Amino acid sequence: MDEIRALRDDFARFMMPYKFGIDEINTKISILREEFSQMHDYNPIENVSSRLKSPESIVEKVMRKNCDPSFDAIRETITDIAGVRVTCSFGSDVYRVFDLLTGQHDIRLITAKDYIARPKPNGYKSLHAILEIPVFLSAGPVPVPVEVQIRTVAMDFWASLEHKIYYKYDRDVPQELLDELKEAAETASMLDAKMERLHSQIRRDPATTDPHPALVAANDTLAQFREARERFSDV
Ligand code: 0O2
Repeated sequence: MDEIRALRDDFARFMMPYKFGIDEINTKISILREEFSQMHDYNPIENVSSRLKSPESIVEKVMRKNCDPSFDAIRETITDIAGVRVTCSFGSDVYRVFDLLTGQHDIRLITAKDYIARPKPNGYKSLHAILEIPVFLSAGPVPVPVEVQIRTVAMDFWASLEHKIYYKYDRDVPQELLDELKEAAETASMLDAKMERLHSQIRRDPATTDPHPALVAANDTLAQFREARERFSDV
């Protein structure tokens, strides 16, 4: 019993810096978000969520990666224990948020994977970065890796639906559904491209006082998209 309690305490101690790493990144993102809203009257960030990897998911990854089951080896190998997901309205904002975060001097970019420039074969799109951030504990600073996933609302909508379908079918998704998902990913990409075009058109024409027709069209498209997202929310 004492051994189990000791193991539980060791695990809680192991996880603690990751939680603080998430807190640090979340603070940076809310500062950017607030500053943008105040100074530029525009907010590139739609939503931010974060999670600590579950013990089951850590164990699954340790086995899949053939990693030694020691805390030191896990710390070295599994870099997505702390995860933050940022959704942006527009594709250009994804890269802007990435640049603003990685440009901060206390953040070290460990790796970046651009699944927007090179989507996964199933259609998955997102920009992933492992960022290392120092967390100041009583014993001194500890560098903590945090996986930050940045994507548009449309990419995020697609990814969460795909994730649900994947688990609903226990990873054995019928080909027909996979084809439909691929098609939906292409539709989402087209929507992103259209929204981006409308967005830059509006920004090139800031003198209008009436709502610009492009803005009205963009808002309608966004409203339809949000409605579709609501409809799929219980799938
Ligand atoms: P969770 O619950 O989000 O933690 P890995 O596949 O993890 O061995 P790597 O290099 O760590 O390899 O992963 P990568 O490619 O950077 O992506 C890992 C995370 O991205 C996943 O985390 C998902 O959150 C997301 N992701 C990657 N590919 C897909 C995809 O095809 N569909 C969806 N919906 N999400 C994807 P986890 O650990 O799987 O899960």
